[in-house]
Amino acid sequence: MTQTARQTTADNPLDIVIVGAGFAGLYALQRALTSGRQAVVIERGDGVGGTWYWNRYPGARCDVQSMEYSYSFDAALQQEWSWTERYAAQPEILEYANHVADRFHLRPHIEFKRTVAKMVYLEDRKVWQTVTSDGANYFSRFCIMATGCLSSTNLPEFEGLNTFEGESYHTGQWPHHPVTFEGKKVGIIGTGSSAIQSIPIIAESCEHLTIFQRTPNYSIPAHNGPIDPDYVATIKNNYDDFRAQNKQMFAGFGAHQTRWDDSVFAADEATREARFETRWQEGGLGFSSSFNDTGSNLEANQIAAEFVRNKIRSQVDNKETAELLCPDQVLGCKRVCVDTNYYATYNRPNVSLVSVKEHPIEAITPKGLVTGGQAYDFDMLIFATGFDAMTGTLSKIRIEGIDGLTLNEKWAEGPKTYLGLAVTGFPNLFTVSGPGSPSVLSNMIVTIEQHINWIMNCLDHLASIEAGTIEATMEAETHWVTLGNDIAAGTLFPTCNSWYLGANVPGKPRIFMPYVGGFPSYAEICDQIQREGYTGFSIR
Ligand code: FAD
Ligand code: N01
Repeated sequence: MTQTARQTTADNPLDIVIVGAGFAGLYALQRALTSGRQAVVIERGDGVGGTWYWNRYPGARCDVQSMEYSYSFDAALQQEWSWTERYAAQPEILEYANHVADRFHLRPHIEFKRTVAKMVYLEDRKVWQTVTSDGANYFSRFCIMATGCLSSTNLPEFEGLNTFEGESYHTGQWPHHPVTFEGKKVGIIGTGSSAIQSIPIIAESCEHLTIFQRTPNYSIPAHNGPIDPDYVATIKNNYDDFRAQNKQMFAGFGAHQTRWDDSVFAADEATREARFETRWQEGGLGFSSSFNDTGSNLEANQIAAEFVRNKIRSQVDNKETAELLCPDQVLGCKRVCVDTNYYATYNRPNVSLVSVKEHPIEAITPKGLVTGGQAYDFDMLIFATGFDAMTGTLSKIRIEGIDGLTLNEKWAEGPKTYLGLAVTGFPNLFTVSGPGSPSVLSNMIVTIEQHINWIMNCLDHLASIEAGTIEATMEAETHWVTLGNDIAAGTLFPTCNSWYLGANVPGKPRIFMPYVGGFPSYAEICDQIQREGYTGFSIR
């Protein structure tokens, strides 16, 4: 296949070039091959798994439960695979991705260690030319960008960044060799999900861990542990129903949990506390749906937020540290974290918290870093500073559409898509989990499958009517962007500096990027557009 891919020409193109071998790229390839299409995946890493290939930091695991954070497209696969924990850890999820690649014979169709640098739409041929940084060329009629929403790390441009003489790592590009913390003074910058997962584990073996926190986050306990075999059997006996129920959930998961649809204001204080406590004991992201208005009403939100703050105060012995750890932004406005022993870790004698809110990190030095005029020395610095989310990875590829317009030029003031799937001016190119789709606000495997199914149905339709190209109309794209912005403006999401808004990357346009109307309504809109003959698309 490698040979075939390299030998393609504009006159003899492949059907599809897929960029990325994470869960999206693997499923796109499986669907392409089973429908008899010629396809190749180009992946810059030397293995499959995407997120789970790159994020090997200690403690990395999913926060959507394992029985839900897995593919549903193959009944035998979902019966034969066994998860060991309620929330699977990174090595197990990576093993699963590798199992899928082998089980469906995908590996021969993946070109590893190749980075796509440029993609050009050859308008006269109706073909995309994909060029890698090592000079390989691929020609295809369609392109599927399975490049991931959280696949470009964000490393702030601290003064003196490269002068540090000790070990330094970014959580999102963790090395493949073992990293030991024994006897080391470790500094970690950031308190998002990656930091919150890794801090308790690093603290167990290092000499001292100093955490530099700019904004505290809300974190709910995972209550992780071995998966209950009875629960697994119940789900596996009825997996299709379980998947179908999850697709009716706002974020595409959580169907196993008790649901309530009442307002926090309808409950007296004792009822509220009992409800929040129930959710806290269940653990995980379901806490955010304790009542129906904590995501939309600021006062309701702050009642839930205060419950979490009180939990933090009850777990952290040092009162000053506890207050520093208490967030004051809207609960859920930055992604809520799910942890194991995070707050209790601050009771260890070898752990200290430094707030850099008032005094930003001034510089990285050969020995450590400086903040508030004080120098801190370390053997190891860990950057848990997140990602240039949703658009960052696409922006690193020069994608030239009709009339040579690049995607970066088109998105200079923020991403514009139709359904998060297609971009006007870029025919036959699809963005999986793109900005304008539920993507990062959902169980991403559910939304990845929905996108790939939609794209493959679309390709079947084009083939059936012998059409060559499909492109979103400007009118449909504009309408979709406006709709997305309007829905987001009616929520509490845009009220803080989150990566959902691009606020974590200096100079990035501030647009709420994911579609916040929920997975079920989004999927229904996509289905309807398909049923009605691709409304909002121009097919030629
Ligand atoms: P990715 O897994 O990011 O794969 C994209 C691939 O494209 C990568 O392998 C990358 O190397 C490759 N690529 C990118 N650019 C190029 C290029 N130019 N050339 C060649 N290759 C390229 N989501 C959930 O729903 N639940 C969770 O519990 C959850 N946990 C997460 C935990 C962590 C630590 C992180 C970082 C994210 C988590 N996510 C979670 C989100 C996660 O990203 C998705 O669930 C999912 O794995 C994304 O799959 P993907 O295939 O779309 O993208
Ligand atoms: O990144 P983040 P992440 N000086 O952006 C801080 C998924 N995920 O890798 O908030 C000082 O959340 C920054 O501070 P602030 C999940 O979707 C899931 O942790 O900008 N600090 C913040 O504290 C998640 O949301 C899991 O003020 C600086 C931190 O760095 C997404 O990936 C696990 C700074 C970055 O936090 C990203 O999570 C891991 C600076 N100059 C990831 N710049 C699960 O549990 C940044 N920070 C499933």
